[in-house]
Amino acid sequence: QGAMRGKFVAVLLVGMVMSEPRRVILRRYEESLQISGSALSLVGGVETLLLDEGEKFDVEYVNQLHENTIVHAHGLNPASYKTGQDGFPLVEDWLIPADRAKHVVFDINQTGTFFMHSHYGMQHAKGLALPIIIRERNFPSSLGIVHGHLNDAEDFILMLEDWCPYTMMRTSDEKCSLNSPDSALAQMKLMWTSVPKLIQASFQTCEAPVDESHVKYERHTINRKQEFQTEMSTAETYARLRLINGGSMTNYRIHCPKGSKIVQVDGNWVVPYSCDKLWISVGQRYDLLVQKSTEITLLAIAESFNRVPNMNDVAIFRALFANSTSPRTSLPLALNATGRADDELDFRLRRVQEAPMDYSGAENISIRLSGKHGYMSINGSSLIPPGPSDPDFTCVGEPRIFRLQRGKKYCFTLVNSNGDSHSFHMHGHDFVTLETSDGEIPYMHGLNSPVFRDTVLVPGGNCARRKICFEASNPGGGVWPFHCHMSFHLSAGMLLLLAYEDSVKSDTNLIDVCNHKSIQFWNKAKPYFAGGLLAMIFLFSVYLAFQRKGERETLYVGLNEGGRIAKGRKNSRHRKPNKPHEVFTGQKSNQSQKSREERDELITGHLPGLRSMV
Ligand SMILES: [Cu+2]
Repeated sequence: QGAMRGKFVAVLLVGMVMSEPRRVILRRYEESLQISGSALSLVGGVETLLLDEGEKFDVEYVNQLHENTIVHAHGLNPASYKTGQDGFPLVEDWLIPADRAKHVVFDINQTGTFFMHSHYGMQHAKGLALPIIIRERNFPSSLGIVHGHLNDAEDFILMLEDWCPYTMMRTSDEKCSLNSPDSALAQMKLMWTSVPKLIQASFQTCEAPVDESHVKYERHTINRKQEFQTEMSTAETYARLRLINGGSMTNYRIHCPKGSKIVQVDGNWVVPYSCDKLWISVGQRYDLLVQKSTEITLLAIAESFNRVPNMNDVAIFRALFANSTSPRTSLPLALNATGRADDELDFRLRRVQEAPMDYSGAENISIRLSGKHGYMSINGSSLIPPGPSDPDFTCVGEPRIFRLQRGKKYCFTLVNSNGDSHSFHMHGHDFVTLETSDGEIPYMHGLNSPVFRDTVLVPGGNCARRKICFEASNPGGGVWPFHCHMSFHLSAGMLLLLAYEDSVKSDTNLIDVCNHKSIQFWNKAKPYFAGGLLAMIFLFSVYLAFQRKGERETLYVGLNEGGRIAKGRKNSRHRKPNKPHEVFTGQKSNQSQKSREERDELITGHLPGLRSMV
């Protein structure tokens, strides 16, 4: 009986140890921000949050950044969001406060390659990112011969990043225009004084394509090194290379190892497809499978459109056997321009799992992407998420919130007026691309279905068009961001919130982002109502006095609902509090039946604040 009890205690202890959250430390390290901790695993020599299929996401974030933060698990679709599982700063209480810890738990029913990164201000651009791997227990049998190869494969991680030594002190230089992302963002916001003109100028144009080479990085890295070298074991015959574009602004041209096959994109199985070269845009992932040889080499070159890339634009990955004595592949001496990033490969890849796919009854929505001089918008309006320097949302124009009905299908036609390419990421959902500027993509059904992704490249220039479709099928409902994943474009307002109708009905605060400040203030003032009221009257009279003096403290110039210019720190003063946003609901369009001109009409029709101006 004693032995039995001993066994029971042992099982209980193991159970307690097993159920402990993985503790990760968010900290400043040398010239960057980092995620580290003993709960992490080394995969191919790279620190990773390694989970097994069916395991919960159960992480305790310890914030040693000395400022607030929040961490998003990119590509994971939690079925609950109510206490901030998605890691997006919609509600102030969801933040991980400075010098405190926060426990985040949710179920995962996905496998593959993901990463976590800060979703607060420019922290991701300073390096706050870490790979996540969810290992399969079984592989789909429909993968054919590759099924066996995956069982006999060693894992490697290749996280691509664009890197500047971040310090508060440095100013921008030729080599590295972004080594102080905060001041770069502040500079950008100063240009916002002419936003209304820019909306008019950029909203209905079709700019020529440009790349992001005006954003200069000191170097581009794989696993934080320009030349990353790791050891292969002789135990497995194959290598599974897990590519993550964890950079903040750069799309990469990948030169795949000889004989490699793409097996997953964004955590979704694809019919194995031979890879010679591929584009990976910001936030995307690709898993490649390749038979081990003396050396596995992969090159990544930063997108270079109008220029010849130099040695700082290239990063190399090498995997070698421990006793290898053969000469190693070195960085190439000369590089050709990569040309523009494109998404052609997406349309050749096919999903493995057979699932019915019919979006013929979907609601079609036009989404125009535009922007200039550091101002970025969706349908002419901007929503800037909070960060350490400004804990509130900043709103310019309307609309920014799109309401979803549970179980309904939606198709967003993204039209890029902008010369920049954008890498659009949807939280909480995966989607398919069904149409490009050239029309419908001739996918076949069944096994030849288009692949699901969570991040898609929208090429820059010439009003490139992509129609993406998804089902509002997140079992937890909720509010999910849809945004450009390029750090500066997001911070310049290229963000839309997708809100399930039934979730926001029960909690309107969730989407009242533009009145966030007043709600917070009211909640805090409630117990001291009388005092609070007096303070407000006092503040208002001070405000009036300042107004009379003609002093301005203008962060941006926005538009109010009448289309007139509204100046101020926030446009919440121009709106009634707690008024739910009614957005897009009155207008529907059917892309296949309407001409481009008609579509443009519909787009402007969505914008009550703009109609009188354009
Ligand atoms: Cu963008």
